[in-house]
Amino acid sequence: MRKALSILLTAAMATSMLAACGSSTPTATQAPAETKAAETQATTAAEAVAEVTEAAKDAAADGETITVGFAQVGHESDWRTASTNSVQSALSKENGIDLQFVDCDNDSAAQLEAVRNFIQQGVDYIVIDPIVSTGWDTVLTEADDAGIPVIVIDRTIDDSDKYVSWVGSEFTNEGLAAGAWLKAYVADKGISEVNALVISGTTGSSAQIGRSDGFDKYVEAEKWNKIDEQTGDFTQEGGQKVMESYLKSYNGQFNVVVCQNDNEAFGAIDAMKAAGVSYGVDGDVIVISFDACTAGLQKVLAGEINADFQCNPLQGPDCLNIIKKLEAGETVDQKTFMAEPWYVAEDKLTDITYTNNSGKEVTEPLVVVDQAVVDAAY
Ligand code: GYE
Repeated sequence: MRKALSILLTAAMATSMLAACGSSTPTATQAPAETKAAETQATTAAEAVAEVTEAAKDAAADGETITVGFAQVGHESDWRTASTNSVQSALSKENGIDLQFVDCDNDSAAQLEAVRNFIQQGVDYIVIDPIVSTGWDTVLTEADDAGIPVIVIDRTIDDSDKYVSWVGSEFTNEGLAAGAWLKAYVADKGISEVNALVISGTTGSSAQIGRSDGFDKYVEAEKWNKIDEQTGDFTQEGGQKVMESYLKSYNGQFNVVVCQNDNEAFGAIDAMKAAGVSYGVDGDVIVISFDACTAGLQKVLAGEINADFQCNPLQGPDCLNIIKKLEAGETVDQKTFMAEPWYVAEDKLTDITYTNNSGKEVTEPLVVVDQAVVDAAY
């Protein structure tokens, strides 16, 4: 839909979606073309109308703007902030895109509603980062019936194939790599017993499912003791709360904590610090994390996180590329995997070998974090 009227409609509906998603920052419609992502906030009705009028003028002037609705998971982590920034800067006005951004605040029902609103608006494309991996078939059928191509980024949709392309990470490999690294690390250190606590991500998200499945393969094969696994919902607060409760139940009984993202690790570390539990390269508890955002890698450099398995959130350019190809009538790859290194604090092991999720034996390097690595991170 590339007409001024559609922009008017779009902005009005996006404004109503703000309430639907109950979101705070950085929730907004991107319909007004000049509006910068980080600055957009819910506005008064009068402001919204003024912005919409401007947007309509812009759209009418160029006539060729592609409208894209993006239903983002939320704003729960550093990873998510980087993902939002990446998509917003790639799907920009300069690149011919009018992006409708909805922050769904980790609420699956709100996310379905956001997608339905995009369908009603008649956007040209819908981008979804699915909070959970199931429950999608009906709404994707509706998008399909309306002739709107859906692009999925980051997490996967596992109960529908009605989308044109997916770009993201192989989460099971991340979990397998964490297991392979821990196996090699404890062998090197002469640690004979693994008593692990897991702080998992949002239950039912493909990131949680894959990381748990991959690591559990090693728990089983190595006969490690996985004492408990509770969700911290990918947030720092969640990680801290779960660790505080673990410390009440299992203090002195564990020597490994697996946090399924960096923000959970920050919370878990704060809780261990407060309880006087030593952790990291010089401590009693080995800390494993995922994401490898800047703040996470700083903690690896400081020796507070032993190993951090990168998940790359910079999917905006791939997403733009997919849209451009579709616009040109070209075929697109069904799946695009992000390249992701594994980071460690100590200069001891150089690589890990494991059988990946495609059944292939791979040997992958372990990158020792230094300041240059931190400076280059997202
Ligand atoms: O690991 C976490 C975020 O879906 C891969 O979601 C993403 C995960 C990421 O909240 O930090």
